Amino acid sequence: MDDTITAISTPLGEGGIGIVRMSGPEAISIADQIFRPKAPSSPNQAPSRFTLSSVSSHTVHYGRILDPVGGEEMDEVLLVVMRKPKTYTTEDIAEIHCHGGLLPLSRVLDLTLRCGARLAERGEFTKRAFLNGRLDLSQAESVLDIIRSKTKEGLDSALSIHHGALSEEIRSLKEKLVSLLVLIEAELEFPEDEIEELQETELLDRILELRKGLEKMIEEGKAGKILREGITAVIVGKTNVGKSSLLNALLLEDRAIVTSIPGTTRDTLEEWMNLKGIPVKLIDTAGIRETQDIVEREGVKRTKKAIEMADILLYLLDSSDRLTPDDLKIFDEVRGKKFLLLLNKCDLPKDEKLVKWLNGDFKKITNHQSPITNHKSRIYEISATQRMGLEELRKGMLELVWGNGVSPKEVVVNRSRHLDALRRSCLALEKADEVVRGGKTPELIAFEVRESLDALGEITGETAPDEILNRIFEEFCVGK
Ligand SMILES: Nc1nc2c(ncn2[C@@H]2O[C@H](COP(=O)(O)OP(=O)(O)OP(=O)(O)O)[C@@H](O)[C@H]2O)c(=O)[nH]1
Ligand SMILES: [Mg+2]
Repeated sequence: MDDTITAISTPLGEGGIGIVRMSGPEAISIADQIFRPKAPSSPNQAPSRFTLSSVSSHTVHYGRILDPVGGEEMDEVLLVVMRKPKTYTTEDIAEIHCHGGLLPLSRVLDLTLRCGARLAERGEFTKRAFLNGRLDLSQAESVLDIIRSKTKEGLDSALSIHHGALSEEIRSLKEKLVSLLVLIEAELEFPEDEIEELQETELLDRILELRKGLEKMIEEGKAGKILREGITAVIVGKTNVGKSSLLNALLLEDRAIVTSIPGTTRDTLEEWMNLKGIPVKLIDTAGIRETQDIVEREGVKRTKKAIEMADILLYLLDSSDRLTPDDLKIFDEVRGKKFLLLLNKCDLPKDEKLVKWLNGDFKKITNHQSPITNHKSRIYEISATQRMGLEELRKGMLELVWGNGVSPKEVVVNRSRHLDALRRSCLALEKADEVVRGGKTPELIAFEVRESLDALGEITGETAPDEILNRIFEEFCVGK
């Protein structure tokens, strides 16, 4: 990269410090034009002939940023000089640590632009780290996951990808694919021969082993996506069953308004909670009922939308109240999806008719659950206001989303992009398997194995087309 980029790398707003970062061949000389070290302590001391170009790498310097034309002071700063190649981008980097306010930062940024730097594009610092070979694509993506991780477990997984855990797994798979290719290409030298039986078995064994490895990673990837992106859990039920009370109880704070008046919640309300390491977006909804009130009707519409988007549903009944047509109507919306049935207000005596329904119709229906839920609905007795049964409920939610999933630390595949590439790689091997069994020519086998290799290369970036790269780095903010 032959130009020098600059950007404010800290969030815009008030803070203790804010950083303007430059990277590229001119980074240090531009800093030199605008930086003056702290004035000598004694007036008799001669002004030092200090230049940043002569200081050692990875050193911090205290001074001021001055406009080279006119000498106006912009801010009092610390300036960090880092020379290539041991830097984030592998290029020369100068970081100016200013006071964290919009004005000092934007004025210093402006000066760097006037002195010849160019405003960085989104994610361009990390993109340079990738293009210069310091990070592969999966490691570059993980930078964003580290910044955005919502739970400790998500952060653990992102850090392990950043340190190269995914790259390592991909590298080892690729090595095996390459040696497979070598074996096939040896055959290509004698094209008139068909692959001998012994070799056919060996080829099939190797292909099978590789497919197993890929399939395991694909399984892990599903868990990884949940860890990174989280899931949406929507609380539904008729009015006054205690949905907002449950949201508050799970969040351990009085977030939603709770009253004894049915129809209190008018709009959906969402808040993140940490479910044993899984980020869960918890959505409280307006209770569903037939109503003439236009505001409430809009609320009910939004509830239905939230149900559609939900990964899991928490279906609430008031255990002290009789079952109503509203309850049954909502049950109809819920039953095809992953849901838990919660009997709230279990601190009060139970309504007998409700118990009958649970033991009768409900049991019948849920025992014939559709295969997508693949889950025997358990009934959770809770009291939102008395905070009873919540730990059991949390466990139930976890089971529903995570199953007997792997430990988060082992998860190194966490994006749809990775999953998609792994699936294509696996598919190519399935085809290779068919080709071998069909007794086809080695060229055709080699073609499929190469397809499989290319798909893996997309994960680490060697074979990722430009538009994929652009899409990935556009997700970043300017300055990262
Ligand atoms: N005894 C008892 N009362 C509860 C419990 N949970 C909620 N309540 C009460 O039930 C009433 C309704 O609670 P909300 O949480 O507002 O119910 P909601 O389902 O959000 O109601 P809408 O927003 O109107 O749909 C309030 O008076 C709560 O105090 C519980 O576990 N036990
Ligand atoms: Mg409510």
